[in-house]
Amino acid sequence: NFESADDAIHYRQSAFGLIAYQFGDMSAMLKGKKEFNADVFAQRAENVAALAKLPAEGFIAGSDKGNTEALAKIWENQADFDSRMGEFRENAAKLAIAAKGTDKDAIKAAFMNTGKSCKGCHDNYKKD
Ligand code: ASC
Repeated sequence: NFESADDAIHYRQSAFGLIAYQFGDMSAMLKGKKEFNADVFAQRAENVAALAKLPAEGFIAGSDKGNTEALAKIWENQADFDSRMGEFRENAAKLAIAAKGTDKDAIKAAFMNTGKSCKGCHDNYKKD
């Protein structure tokens, strides 16, 4: 368990940072900013699917104070927040499956859905 709110904040931010790096690289490949490498993309998607399981644990009660962009609304709308986190994990898992295949349109669609999960939560629960 976390020893302080700061520890919990650091934990979830670390996970989000790793997710953002994977996501940024996949985005660059899909946008043609770098060459699409199916193996690298699939590995990154796997990484996101695994990492997506981590941040929820770091949103402990009282951790809206400190070095965080998380809004107190999270803890006032816990069921919605948990459900969005769950959708994110599901979308990331689907992306990892799509990325093992060769259907680029399916990969793109799964990537967009996962990105919508990111954005949906940020729009509602992250400081601007
Ligand atoms: C990213 C990133 C986000 C999401 C979001 C998706 O690469 O850092 O927060 O994608 O922009 O809409």
